[in-house]
Amino acid sequence: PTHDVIVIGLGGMGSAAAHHLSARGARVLGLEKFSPVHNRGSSHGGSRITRQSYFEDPAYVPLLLRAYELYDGLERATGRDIATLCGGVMVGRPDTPAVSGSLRAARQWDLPHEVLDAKEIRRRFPTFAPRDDEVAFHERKAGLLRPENTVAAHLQLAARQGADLHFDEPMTRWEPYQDGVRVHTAENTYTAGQLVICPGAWAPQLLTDLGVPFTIERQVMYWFQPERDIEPFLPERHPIYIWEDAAGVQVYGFPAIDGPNGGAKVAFFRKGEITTPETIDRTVYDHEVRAMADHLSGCVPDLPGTFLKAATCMYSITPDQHFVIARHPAHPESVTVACGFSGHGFKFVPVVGEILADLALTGSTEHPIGLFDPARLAAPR
Ligand code: PYC
Repeated sequence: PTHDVIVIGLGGMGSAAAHHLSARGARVLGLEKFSPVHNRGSSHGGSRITRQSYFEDPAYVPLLLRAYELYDGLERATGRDIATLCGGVMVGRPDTPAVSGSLRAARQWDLPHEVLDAKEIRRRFPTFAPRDDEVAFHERKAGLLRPENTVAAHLQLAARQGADLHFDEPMTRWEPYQDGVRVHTAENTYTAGQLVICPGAWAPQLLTDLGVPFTIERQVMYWFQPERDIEPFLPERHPIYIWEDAAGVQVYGFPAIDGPNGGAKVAFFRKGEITTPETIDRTVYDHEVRAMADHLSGCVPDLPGTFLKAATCMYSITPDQHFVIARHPAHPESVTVACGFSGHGFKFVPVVGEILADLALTGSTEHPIGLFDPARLAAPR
């Protein structure tokens, strides 16, 4: 074989896998359709949320604790600015899943937190205008990650450790070959004992035989310059937030991390229409900007001062919004998959890289990944 492991896709998850595999001495080939740190998939936009008291399921918490350690190591190894732990709040009525689920995870794992009533939210975070019946779950260890710096750091380390990283070279097809796999691109054919597929929004095309019904959604990120003073929006004073209203609409946002004139980023969680990587509409329309500004005027009223810019990205959603990370059930000896991150996966990038290296090199992992077994989603035969 030309390599020990071939990694398909060098976005968030694939770049982390290439790093962890090459750090363990594997001969790694990474194949990426686009250029390094591109903005065509799901790992761009300047910021992603990180937090520990995971409302989606407390089973994610041990993975988050390990991800925090790995992000710290990544910053130290590369000198890149990756994590800003400015604190975070989940806001809503006490029974909304973002609030009650965070509390459940914090209690189960004994994670430091506070619950603030509406008056206390207004006092501590004057940019927020909660309704009287809303509360905030507050976690000091929450914050933001810089996705482009994360991908660049993993690629930098993988290259330094001897990984062959080929950009603008998409895989065209692969097949089982001898005891491993054979992978084709327009230019070349490669062979390896193991294949790791990190397809992002290309999962429906690249993993047809997984049996998981992925939905690809178009998402829009918006940057606004606040109406009056930017100071209260700076990361020294402003937390990340996920705010769920009584109708179940979730908006999430960040402090102003790009200096006094760079604005602050916000997005709706899962308000996007179904799309594909080939057909996604990258134009952001005035009516979309107006809908976001209107929504913000009810909860972060100073933020929608001046609209600065917007960008699109894609979510790959599974039916239960939990990830898929496993040996491929149809090719359990030689193929590992990581996909369906459902819009909340970036914070797990380094630990997913570690898990993928475990699975590809030893066939198993000590990390708790039972929740991510694709068998739970596969259509009955
Ligand atoms: O964890 O990034 C996140 C997130 C955003 C909205 C819901 N979860």
